[in-house]
Amino acid sequence: FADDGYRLWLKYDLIKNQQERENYARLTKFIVANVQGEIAKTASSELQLGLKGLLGKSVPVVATSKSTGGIIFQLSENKDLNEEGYSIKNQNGNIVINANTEKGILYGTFELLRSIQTGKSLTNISIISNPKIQYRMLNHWDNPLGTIERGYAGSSLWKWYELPENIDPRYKDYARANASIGINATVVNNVNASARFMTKEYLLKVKALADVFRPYGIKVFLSINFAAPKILKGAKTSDPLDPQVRAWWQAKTQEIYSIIPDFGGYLVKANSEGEPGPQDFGRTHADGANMLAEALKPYTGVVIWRAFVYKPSSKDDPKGDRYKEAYKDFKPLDGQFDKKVIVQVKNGPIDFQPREPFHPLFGAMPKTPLAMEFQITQEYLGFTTNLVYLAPLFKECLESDTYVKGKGSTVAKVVDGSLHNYQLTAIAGVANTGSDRNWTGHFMSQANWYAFGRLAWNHELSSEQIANEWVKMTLSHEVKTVKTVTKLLMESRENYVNFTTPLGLHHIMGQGIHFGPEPWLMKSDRSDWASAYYHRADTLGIGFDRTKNGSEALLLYTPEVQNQWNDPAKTPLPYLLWFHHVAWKTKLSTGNTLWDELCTRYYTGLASVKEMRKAWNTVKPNIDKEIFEDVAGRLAVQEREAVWWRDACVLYFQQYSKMPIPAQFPKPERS
Ligand code: GCW
Repeated sequence: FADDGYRLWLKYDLIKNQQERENYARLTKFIVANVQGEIAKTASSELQLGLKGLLGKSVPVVATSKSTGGIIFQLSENKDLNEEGYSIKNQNGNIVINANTEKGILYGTFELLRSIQTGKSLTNISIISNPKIQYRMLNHWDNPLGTIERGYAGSSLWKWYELPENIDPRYKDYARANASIGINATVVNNVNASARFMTKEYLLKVKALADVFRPYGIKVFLSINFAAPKILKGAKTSDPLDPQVRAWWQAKTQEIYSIIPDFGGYLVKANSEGEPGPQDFGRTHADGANMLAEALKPYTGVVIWRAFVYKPSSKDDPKGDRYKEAYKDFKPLDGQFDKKVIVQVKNGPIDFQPREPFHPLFGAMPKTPLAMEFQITQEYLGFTTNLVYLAPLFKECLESDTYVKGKGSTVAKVVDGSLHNYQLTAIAGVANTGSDRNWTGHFMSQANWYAFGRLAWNHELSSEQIANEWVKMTLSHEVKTVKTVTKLLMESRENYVNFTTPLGLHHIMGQGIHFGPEPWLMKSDRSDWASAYYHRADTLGIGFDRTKNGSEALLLYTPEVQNQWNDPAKTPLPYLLWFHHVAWKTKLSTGNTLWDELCTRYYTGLASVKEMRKAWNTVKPNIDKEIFEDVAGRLAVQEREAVWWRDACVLYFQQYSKMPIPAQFPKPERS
């Protein structure tokens, strides 16, 4: 069969160099796996599978080691390790994977395999690693009928009609992939949730998935519909303060735990984009979340309550700005949430744009654990026709400084709990997986799933290191290929920003499906998008004034952050139009006027896509034919889309600037 990308980064192809193989073989002669439990069992079988592929030999699992040169699983109390951490050391000629729990053993095993896959020597191996965040989760926006909201890689992996009797082998492959990058939780249904998932019929289906995921250390969560008590006719209302409603959730939760004893908990989208919620009854988000926390009290589960809310009310407010809404709703509730509640905040204040400033809630709720929500699926980043490596986007947000406790109070430190001493920590990625053979549609988007997991485990890894690992594990070890593809990945996000939303433009995509440019949709027919189309172009200039003279959204940040973005002359160009309405003729730090710079970005953005295609062509000899062709085809589409974006935006904004396109650039191809 052709290599269709199904095996992801778990390819385990035979290492071509015999010498290298022999070096590894000397330290992998046997496995001593005297650790009880099904997760530890997974670890030894994964290790056998991986070594069989990489080294072409069967490695036996033995009871005790009489000689050296083997791999030993060792459970012991190690205070340098947390619950899921591990160490890997060469001790007296054996490779010892040490952990406090069998989960740690599993993660250590995958790290050991990764070391071999990326060509590292085991002779002096010495690794100690602890995940910085407790819940490292995927959020699937998958619907009961098999469609995926904002999914572009086929239909849902979950075959609800066939469950629970029929177990698609792919469920296990999904679990393997996740465990290998440290993901330990998954929310299997859309946050725009059907109440159906609370019925016994569906809970049994979910249990079947949970049973497959458990040996890989993955817990299942469910998104709930807040109006479920009423929809399912268990109560007359869904008011969280109504005793009947509270009793319904308690009974339902008890039922869930009788079916899935290690159930992870609830994810809730409430009072957002038409979803029901506590505000329908005059209650707060805290009232709603605390009711669910009460129901979960006897169990290990937690409530993850999303902060993605905005309302039509901002429409008639001259300072109305969706940027501020989650902050306005949630900040006053800090301190009112139950200990079992985590509030999940998107990385930016609007909606997963190609570039956003960090969300102002990070740092603003010291008494409430805040989880990070990133989007892995490329809703606003070119679906599956654009090569965009997202680690730099994730890192840019995580490394942003909130200054709430002085310099160095990064978003990462909020999320990993170290800044405010959160007892619960979580990070979620909206999944990009689907039924496509290669899981993610665009082969290169596999790197985004991979990078999310790696960063969720350790946000200090660099984007480049992750890209480098991924290329070696999935594409090639050939030095030039690794270099070229890593560079391609590393530059891809900035290229995409340049030909779609340069200089801090945002939310100018097509309405509805969010594909392609539509900057002319100034006045949306969606009343809750009152200030939609935030470019605010007019004859004077372009950009959204969010300073005290404008919507005042900038005032939600600490003074240090305000200082970074307050003055248009000092605001870094990537963020400029997020915060300022800038005159077309203003001279920027590049020496260009704003108009010329805007044109330059759109033109060079397109040029960079042409460069990406050339770079990809140079690696052809070292890449599987099918994968090469597929990516090459998608890059050709990307070039067409870049022309579309450039021409649409340049021609549209030119109506306002009334300035010529700089002479060095050709005329737009479209009109
Ligand atoms: O960005 C918007 C998406 C919706 C999504 C919503 C959310 C699940 O366009 O499709 O709904 O965000 O995050 O709730």
